Amino acid sequence: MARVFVGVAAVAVVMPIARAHSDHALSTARAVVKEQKAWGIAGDARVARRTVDVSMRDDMRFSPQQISVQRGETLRIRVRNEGKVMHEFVIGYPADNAAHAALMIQHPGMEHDEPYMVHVPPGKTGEIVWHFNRAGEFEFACLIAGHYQAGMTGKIRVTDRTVTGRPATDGNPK
Ligand SMILES: [Cu+2]
Repeated sequence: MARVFVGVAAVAVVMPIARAHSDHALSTARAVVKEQKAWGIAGDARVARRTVDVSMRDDMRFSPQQISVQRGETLRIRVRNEGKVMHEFVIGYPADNAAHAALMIQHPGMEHDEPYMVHVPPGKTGEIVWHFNRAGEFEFACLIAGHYQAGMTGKIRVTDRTVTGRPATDGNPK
């Protein structure tokens, strides 16, 4: 099952690039693209009804270490860096985060920026607005060189609404 999901994620990464190279001008390819990932899609802050506060510390721990979400929710995730070094909050599959973290060891200065990640300097607060429209078990992690390896990770569990009876609508333009 996990393998199937990883395959879908890989396709989602490749497709926008293929489009950009065919029928789109370079300028439009640079526009903000809400790209569907296996763990959701960039959210609209206006429809975020819940804010989750997460703190990051130099002991390489997040607090809380688990976030529970109902599929269809848009969360405002407010991430505060309580440490003295840079930290970041990146959502993904554990395998993707692990691969990315390994790359960060090789290239510590490597810049990366996606709507599902935020880099937060010491003492500052960053924010992600993310629409969780796929159920599953995901991970949030700090990919700064050495931090992931030191255990700076947490879990995001996205479940379908089965108790309330409200259907879990996707609510996203395709
Ligand atoms: Cu960190």
